[in-house]
This record gives sequence, C-alpha cells and structure tokens, in this order.
Amino acid sequence: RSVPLTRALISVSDKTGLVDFARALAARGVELLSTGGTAKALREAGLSVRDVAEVTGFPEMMDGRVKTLHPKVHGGLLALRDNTEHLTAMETHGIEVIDLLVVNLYPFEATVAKGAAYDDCIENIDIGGPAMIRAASKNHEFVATVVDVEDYAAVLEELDRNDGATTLAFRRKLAQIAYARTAAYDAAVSTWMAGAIGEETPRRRAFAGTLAQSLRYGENPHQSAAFYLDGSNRPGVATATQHQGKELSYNNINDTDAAFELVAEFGTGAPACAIIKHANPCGVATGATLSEAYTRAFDCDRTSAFGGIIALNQLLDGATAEEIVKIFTEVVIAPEATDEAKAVFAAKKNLRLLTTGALPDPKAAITTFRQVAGGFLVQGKDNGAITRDDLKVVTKRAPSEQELKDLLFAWKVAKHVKSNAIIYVKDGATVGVGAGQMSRVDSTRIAARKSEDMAEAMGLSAPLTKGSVVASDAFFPFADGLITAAEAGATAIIQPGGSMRDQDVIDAADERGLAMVFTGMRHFRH
Ligand code: 93A
Repeated sequence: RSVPLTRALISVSDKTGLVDFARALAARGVELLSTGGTAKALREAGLSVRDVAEVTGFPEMMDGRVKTLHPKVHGGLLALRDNTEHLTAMETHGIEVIDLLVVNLYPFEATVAKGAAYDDCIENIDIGGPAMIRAASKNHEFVATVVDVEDYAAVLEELDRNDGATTLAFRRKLAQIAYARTAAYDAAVSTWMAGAIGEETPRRRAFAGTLAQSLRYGENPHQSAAFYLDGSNRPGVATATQHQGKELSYNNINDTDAAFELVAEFGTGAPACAIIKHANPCGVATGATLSEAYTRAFDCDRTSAFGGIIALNQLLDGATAEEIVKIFTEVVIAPEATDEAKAVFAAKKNLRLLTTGALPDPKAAITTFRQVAGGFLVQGKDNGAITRDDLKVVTKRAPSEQELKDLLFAWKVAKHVKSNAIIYVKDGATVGVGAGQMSRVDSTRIAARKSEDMAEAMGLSAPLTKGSVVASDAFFPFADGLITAAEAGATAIIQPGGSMRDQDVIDAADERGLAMVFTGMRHFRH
C-alpha cells in the first residue's frame, strides 16, 4: 500500500546532505521532528523543526544517552495503523504517527578506526538510533526507514513518483538495507570488543563490514562482487591510497593482499620483494637494495612475473621503479613511494600504485572465513612463526649458517604458498616455487623444472636449485619428494616432520649428505 508522507523524524550524526534533503521534505509539506544537533543544524538553515524533547515531554539527558528512547517515539514508529487497539492506544497516550525515519548512527566504526580510547569507543555505541531503525523497519508496512545518505535522492524520487507517498515495495527494500546496517553495526562493536579485551576467538563472533566499494565483477565477469572494510584499519589493500591506474578488480585486490601479507613477514629490516600471480608467489627475495630485491625476485620466474602484482616492504625508490616498469605489472604496493618513483610510474597509465603508510603485523590476531554450502568456516589467521631455536636437527649433518638463514627464509615463504607448497631458496631469494599440486612430489618436480627453464633462459650453466635449500609446508609422506629435491641440487630441507615414515625420509637425507630440520609446525594453505 501507499502511505502519504506527513511526518519525518530525522536524527543523524553524519549531517552530509541533511539540509537539502530536509528542505525538499519540508517543501512537500512534511513535518520535521529532530534530536538536538540535527534540529540545530536545520534551524540554522532556516527550516522549522519540532524537537523530539518537546514531543516526548522529556529533555535529552545523560549526555544524550537518552534522547529518543520514549513510547511517544517508539509508539509512533511501531503502531499498526489498521489495528483499532493500536489506534486507541495512540489516542489515549497522545502518540503521533511517524511515516519516515531518517537516522545515521554515531560513528562507532570511524571512532575505532582512528584509534580512540576505550571509553570514547563505548560512548560512540549508538543505542537509540538502532532501536528506532529496528522499530521503523519492523513496521515497514507503514514506515519508511533511511539509514544511508546515499538513499536521500531515491526517497525524493519515490515521493515524486507517487504523489507524496511511499510504496510498500520501496519501504521493504529500505527495511532490508536498514537491518543490514544495524547487524553490521553490532558486529563492529563485538569485533572491536574482542580485540579490546584480548578475546580474539573465532568462536561466538558476528561478521559484518562496511561497504567500501562495489566491484565491476568478481573472479569472472559473470559474478557480481563488492569490497567491504572490517573496521580494523589494518594497513593493507583495504586501507591503501591509490595514486594512479584504473580501479582495482576483485582478483587484483585478492592478489595484492597475498603479496603484501607475504612481504610483511620480512618486517622493515632488509629490503624485500614479493611478486604474486594467482595468489601464489612466483618470486620472493631480499637484497642489499630494494631494486636488487626486486630483480632477484623477478629472476626466480620471469615468465610468470609478467602481469604480476608486486609488494615491497619499504619505501619504493626511483631506481626500483625503473626496474619494475621494464615489464607489464598490474599493481605495486609499498608502505611509501618517493616522488621519483611516482614520476617513473606516471608514464605507465595502467599500472596501479598503492601506498599504505605501514606494513600489516603478521602476528596480529585476525579471524578469517570462507563460505561453504550452507555455512561459513571460521578460523584464526595463520600467524604461526618459528625461530631458529624451534628447529630440531634430525640428520647427521646440521645445516651451515647460510643454509639455516635460507631455510628460515624459505619457511616464511612456504606459509604463503598454496599447498602442496615446495620452495627452493638460495642466498635469500626463491629459485623455484611449486604450488597447489595435489601431490607433494609433483610440487617438488615442478619447482625444480621451472628453475631449469629459468637457467636456460638466463644462459646459466646450472639451475639455481643447485646448492639451494628447500622448504615443504607439510611433512614428506614418502622419501620421493626429498629425493627429487636432492636430485635438483638441494643441500638442506626444512619441514614440519611428523610423518609415519619420517625415518625413511631422514635416512634418504643422510644417504645424500643433506641437512634437515623439523619445525614441528605446518603451514597448510588452501
Ligand atoms: O545516545 S543514544 O543512543 N540515545 C538516544 O536515545 C538516541 N537517539 C538518537 N543516541 C541516540 N540517537 C543518535 O543521535 C542518532 O542515531 C544519531 O546518530 C544522533 C543524532 O544526534 P544529534 O541530532 O544530537 O546530532
């Protein structure tokens, strides 16, 4: 049914577009009711408004904690206008109907994002706003609810189309949006609290985010997609500044995240670079300079690096930018970039440059989720990390100092490669990556073969796997994977251990003079 719009209650924290919208409503003969700050803004713009305090007969009190929590407000929002009992109650208690509710909530998410103190966050939990939104939306049979500045124009169009009334279909659509907002709001409160009290557990949590961007499409052009912020304000692709290039796609965002999370493992110490294709690294390296780190990462697999996504762990300088633009790259993400680097990139219109101000903390407690048919799988992010003290040497030969360094490097990378993951590393650079195979021995072979291809392309006398070390994200179930790695020239292995056949694998290593360490921790990634 159509409901003529006679009275609107407007109570908004974000006053963007408020005056124009209210003026347009007033011009259509709508009476305006408002809370303190909103009423003040409207009066200053020359509009006539009734204070909610006048309607309720109670002043706003307790620092505004109690403004609209009153039967005269909630009765006006909830009353069924075709129910005689409801109508009698309205008459008895002097309750007037409200046909339109316009509310946007205390900026809780923004308050958390700017790192406000606990008490400040608590004070920004809106109570009266969500209560009204939920009440008005429940009663969408009669009441329209607007929670988003973006919908003001649609309300005016609706009124113009329907002779100053709203239709049920329109009110239903608004109610659906309104409940998404209150659900997201409470989820943000719960998520913040979990962090604030150190209870970052995937159990008993709610999930929601705020829409950052509608994406043109998803993984494929026939899939619709959007990008949401989780409110944590964690440095990364979600909060980055884009300096140039067209809009990021769904796949770009996914790959950029994978690249940046990987390079963040290296902190801000030695310059490091990760190049990602289809969410897997095709080259990761450290170097004396950032430019060297990039070229060494590139040299791991020059073929795959084409059209890749590059993450850097420190200030992107002009020299590195010069190297990067030699081939086509989709996205570069770094904490900062110099003006020279930006100038070099400016000539490459399709290249997106993102800066974040900082690296994400790889140890942060974060909850991840993925959808399965009929549900969600939820888990804490893999923030497991080991040091050399955690390693158990299981072979006759212990790794040399250089091997140890490379083993730990390879292990960091392994965490970011889809299982089954096999990573060959030499002198702080990957020289072969085997990812996402259903058998571990295949990953071992593929990584070695790619390294042979690179050696041929670069005119080297031997593949770089010769004299390398190898990481395996989970244990070798049989000795064949280790034997393949040894044949490719690997001299040391890092793996979790824990297979029934560990002894076979250790024996195969000893026979070939390999050093092997167990981490006791695995890094499956699916
Ligand atoms: O503190 S509250 O939870 N108590 C209330 O009764 C209440 N009613 C509306 N906050 C309340 N609001 C919120 O005030 C609205 O959701 C809106 O965000 C804000 C508008 O206040 P003002 O008009 O004074 O700027």
